[in-house]
Amino acid sequence: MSGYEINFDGLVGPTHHYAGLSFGNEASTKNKKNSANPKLAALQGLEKMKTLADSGLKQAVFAPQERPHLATLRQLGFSGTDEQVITQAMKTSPDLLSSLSSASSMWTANSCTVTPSADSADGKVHFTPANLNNKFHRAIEHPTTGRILQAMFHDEEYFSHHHALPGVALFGDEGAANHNRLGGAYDQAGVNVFVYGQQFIGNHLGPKKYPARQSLEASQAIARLHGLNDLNTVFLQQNPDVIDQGVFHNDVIAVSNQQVFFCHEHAFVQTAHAFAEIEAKMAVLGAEFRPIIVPNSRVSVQDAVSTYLFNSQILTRANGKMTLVVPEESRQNKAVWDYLTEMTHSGLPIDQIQVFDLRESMQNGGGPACLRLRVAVNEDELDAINQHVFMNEAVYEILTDWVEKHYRDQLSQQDLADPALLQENRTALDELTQILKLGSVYDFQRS
Ligand code: SUG
Repeated sequence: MSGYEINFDGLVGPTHHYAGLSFGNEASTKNKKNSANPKLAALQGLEKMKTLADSGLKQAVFAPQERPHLATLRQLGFSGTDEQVITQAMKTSPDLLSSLSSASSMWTANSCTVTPSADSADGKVHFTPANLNNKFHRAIEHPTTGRILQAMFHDEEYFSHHHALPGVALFGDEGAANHNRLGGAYDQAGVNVFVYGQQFIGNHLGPKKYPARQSLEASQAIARLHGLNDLNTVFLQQNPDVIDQGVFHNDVIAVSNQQVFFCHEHAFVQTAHAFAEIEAKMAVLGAEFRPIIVPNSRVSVQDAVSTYLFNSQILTRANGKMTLVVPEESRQNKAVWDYLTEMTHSGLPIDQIQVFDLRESMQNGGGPACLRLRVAVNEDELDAINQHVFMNEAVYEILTDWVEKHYRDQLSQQDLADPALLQENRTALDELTQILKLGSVYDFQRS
């Protein structure tokens, strides 16, 4: 097999807390105002990165963002010293301060959409930061996300960076969480499957209770920007009924790797038709399509949402076989675990399950797949990436010490007003940019 898939995992930021900010994401709503442990959250994430790097996979670290975000608080009319801005914001609206303090950039599956050079007209890897327009606390991520992406993929010979799409519902974009790429080797041409929640022009079928966060119009714009074409794209609608049951991103109900598409029976609208299109387009590229569709009679949508079975990572091992990385919650559910155990003994490409405890992130609706951004590259592109972001034994030790030194082991909404927290975070992020050699990517470093 040629080419590589690199997983860029979001390092959980020091202000990780539970604020109930994401209507439609039931874990977020359920855990609102529970006390969080940012230190444990970051260590759980690092443990996953380290374990996967140790098993020979390419693993990298995606830096967190500066929170609370003083620039947005000032934009909203809070003024004075940084401390006064935070105190005023807390007095005016603790929920607003929570929004601007969320560590939500950890879920890097929503950071951007990335398509590999093998699929684009100009032969470059393309990145579009997601506007995350549906949620205020996430809509402020994309400018810094864009800068961090540029600091990691800086060589213009190989990498092309776009601006986020216009920040309105018509172009609501949630990034790679709604994009699956199917094919063979990672550096060979593949089929890009864009999954959308609703087509907004013409007011088409959509969910009734919860929002459709990804629009068809956004997915089409990204395909155009990235130089894809009709032969290597498929647009597939998410089933509105499952959005209303808490499937707020497609990666809560489907995941792909190479030729495998692992999904729930109720994930999509007109599945048979869309899968026939994927199969036909893959056949042109000489790749086989291997869907694994989990019947509702084995795993209900409710169980899929509560266990995050499909928010898993399918990783190809050196022998070509695949490992499914699931959260501990999947092991705790009998129906899900029975299904997985059976699947690994069925002669399918996935023959191994690996379980991680990611409870701190899970309680905000972020599982193993939410925490990572996949980037498929060839050998030259791999060499052109900022090498300091790759996970290895030494980087793991340094980042673990960094977390131990700077993170609190308890954080609730009330703690956000503590002016010391802002200083702690800035000191930590300053150090981190030096460890990962990112340059001045944060607003406080640039002002
Ligand atoms: O956007 N949760 C995130 C979870 C993102 C999961 N990502 C993927 N499925 N790829 C969201 O809903 C909750 C924050 C809070 O409530 O404190 C939050 O933003």
